[in-house]
Amino acid sequence: MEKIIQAIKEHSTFYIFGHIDPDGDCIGSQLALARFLEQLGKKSFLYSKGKFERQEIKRFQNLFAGTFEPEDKDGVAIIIDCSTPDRTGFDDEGIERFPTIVIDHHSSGEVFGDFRHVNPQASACTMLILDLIEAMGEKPSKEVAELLMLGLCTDTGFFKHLTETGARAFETAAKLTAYGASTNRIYFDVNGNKKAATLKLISLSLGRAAQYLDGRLIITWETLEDYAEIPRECRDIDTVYPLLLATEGVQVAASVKEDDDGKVTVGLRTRCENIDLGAAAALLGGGGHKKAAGFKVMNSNAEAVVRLLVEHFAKILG
Ligand SMILES: [Mn+2]
Repeated sequence: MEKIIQAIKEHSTFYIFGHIDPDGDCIGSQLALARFLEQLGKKSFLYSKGKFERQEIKRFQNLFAGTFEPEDKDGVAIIIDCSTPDRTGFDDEGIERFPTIVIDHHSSGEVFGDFRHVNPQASACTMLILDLIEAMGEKPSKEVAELLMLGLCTDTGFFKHLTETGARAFETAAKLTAYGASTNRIYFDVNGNKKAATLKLISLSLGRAAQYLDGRLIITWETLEDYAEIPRECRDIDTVYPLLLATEGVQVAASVKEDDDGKVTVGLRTRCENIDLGAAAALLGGGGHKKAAGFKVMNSNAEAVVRLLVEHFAKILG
C-alpha cells in the first residue's frame, strides 16, 4: 500500500481500468478512485469495455472510454477488480507502457502489475479503495462514499452473502454511512425502475423451473423464442436465483439461456459449503467462484444443455 501511495503522490495522471462486463463494485471502485484523485488535484481517465447492462451502472456509461488513447506519455495505469490483465479487455492496447497499480480482491488469478494491493478477505474492491483513501490521511466525499457503498452492497448481495467473517464489511459500511452514503437510496438504484416486461420474464423463468436428481438440482431456461416476445434486457436473473435456491431440497440452481448463433450460456449458484461450482464449471470449459460460476456451450440449444446439466451434476452431487 505504501508504494501505491508513493506512486500516486509522484504522478499527476491516472488511467483507471476495470473488468469486462462490469458490476457495481468495479464501476463504483473506478469512479470513486477517479473522483478521489481529482480531489487531490490529479487528472484521471476512466476506461471500460462494458457492457453497461446492469441498471445500477447504466447511468455512468458516458464517463468511460472504450479505447485507450492516452494523450500524456507520463502517467500510471490502475487496474481494479481484475485477477488477470486480459480481464480488462484493454491488455493489447498498450497499458504495459505505464507503471501499473493493481487493486483487487480475487483469490485466484495471476500476479501482474508493478504495485499490488490484493486482499481476498475484502468483500468488495471498494473496501480497498476506502483503505487507500484512509491510508493517505484523507476522507471520502459524500459522492465518493456512496460510490464505495454501491460496490459493497452489490458484491455482498446487500450484506446477505456475508458470514461470521464479514465484520470488516460492516465496519466499512458504518464508516461510509457516516460519510453520507445511503443504503436505502442504493437499494432502489439497483433494484428499482424495472421495465414491466421484466415481471413477465421472471414469471416465465420461475414457472418453468424444474427439479432433478431428487430435487437437488433446479434448472430454469430461456430460449430465443422467449426473447422474440420479451426483450432480453428484461432478464432479471438476480431476482430468480434466490427463489430457486430457497426451494426445499435444492443444492444447485442453474439458469440456461440461449444466445444468438447457437451459443448457450449457463449460470450456476449454490448455498452449500461443500459444493465447488467453479470446479464443476471448469470441467465444462467455464469457471468462476465456489458459489457462483458459469460456462458456455457452442452449437447447442437450451433443451440439450438441460440434459447435459442433469448428467454432469448426477456425477458431481453423487
Ligand atoms: Mn468485486
